[in-house]
Amino acid sequence: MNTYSFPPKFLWGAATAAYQVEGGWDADGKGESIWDRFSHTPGKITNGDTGDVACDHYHRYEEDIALMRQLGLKAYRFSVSWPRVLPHGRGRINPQGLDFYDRLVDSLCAANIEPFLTLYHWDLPQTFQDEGGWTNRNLSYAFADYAALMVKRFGDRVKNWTTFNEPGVVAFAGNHWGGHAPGIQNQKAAYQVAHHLMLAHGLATQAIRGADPSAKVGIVLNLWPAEPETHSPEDAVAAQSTWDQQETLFLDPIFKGHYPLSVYNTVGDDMPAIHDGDLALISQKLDFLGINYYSRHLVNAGGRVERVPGAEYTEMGWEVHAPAMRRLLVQISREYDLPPLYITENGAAFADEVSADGQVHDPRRLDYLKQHFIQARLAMQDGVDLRGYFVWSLLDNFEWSHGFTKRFGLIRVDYDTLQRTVKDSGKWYAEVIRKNQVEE
Ligand code: IFM
Repeated sequence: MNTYSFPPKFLWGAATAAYQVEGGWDADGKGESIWDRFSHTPGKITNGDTGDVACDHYHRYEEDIALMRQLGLKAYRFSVSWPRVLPHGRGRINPQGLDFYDRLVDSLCAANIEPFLTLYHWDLPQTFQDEGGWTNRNLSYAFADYAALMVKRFGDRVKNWTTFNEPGVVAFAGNHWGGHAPGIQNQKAAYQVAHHLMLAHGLATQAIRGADPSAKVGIVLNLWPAEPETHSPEDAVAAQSTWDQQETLFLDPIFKGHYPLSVYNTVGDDMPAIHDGDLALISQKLDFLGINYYSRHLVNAGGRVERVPGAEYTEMGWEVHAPAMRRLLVQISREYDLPPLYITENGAAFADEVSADGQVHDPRRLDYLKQHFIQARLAMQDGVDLRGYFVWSLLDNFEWSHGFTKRFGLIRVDYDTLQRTVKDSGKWYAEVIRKNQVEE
């Protein structure tokens, strides 16, 4: 048996996002978000599902924190719903919204679970969308004001702040392909959104530090390595170009202070408006980078390989390939001057069943996590400064346009009764945390 031990302070956690778990979509003065509007629009979400109730974490957070304790989590990554605390994004504050996050943070601290707070996990106040959404530069400034408000309220207890979760998904799934809220299909808008998200990240980084100089600030990027199918030069060029188009658009401005020419040389009239000084704001030093890793793209000169022969796939249609995570971590640590890293999301959707014994036996998820934990440890041995690992997700939840059809949780949620059941993978994860090691 091989044993992979982790450093004593390694931060094992799990992640969720407000719209995916909270429910209470119009409870206690919350404003409408673009995901409320989108999911209430017929035809947008599988089965017409919405996040109206989701896991009802808004009312059941205490039960969920008790489950986190049971798992032995050291950290919990969650997001704040902007329209819950500021129903129109700016101006009038909703005290009941702030109170909810106060209770959540207090309960986490009482349970000795470190809160990692994400300011934006996609649920923009609808009022802002009515003003052009992220294509409107003013929104970047409003985001910084919201960030400062949050730090003033929670900064005494929350020390780890993430500005954005997966800006690439916000820009392109929401504004180019249109499968996510707000459902816009316009490439020019998407590039402008991408830049305004980066600007908002820079402004918020300043605002957070202004409100609490001891705060640790980071951003979370979803990175999908693009790997060549063969050793041919053509496949190598194709893989490099896929990587450049999708990932350097965010890594380069943040960690190199400029946009990648390989991207903006190809966008022509869709080039976004960038003001003098924007890149300096965007490239401020960060305290951490969060990486969401799920899978890789295998690429050849003809494009992406849709199905890798012999490979395992999750319910999302994503190849299970843990070694690419190690290669990714090593590669970006060499290429960029990075702050400490966290895996802020990693996990898998599989079609779980409740067995006759009432339990959820999910060996494929357990094995997926085991493989990825081992590769993370190997990357650390290669010199990668990885400080912690958040499994996606604590709970089965609302998987955006797929509704409730994809289950990622360590804990099953019965969407009729809202009953929680810790899956085998969750019990196994508790043992990993307890021993601080993975056994193979
Ligand atoms: O559920 C999402 C999450 O909101 C962002 N990262 C990927 C997850 C799985 O698709």
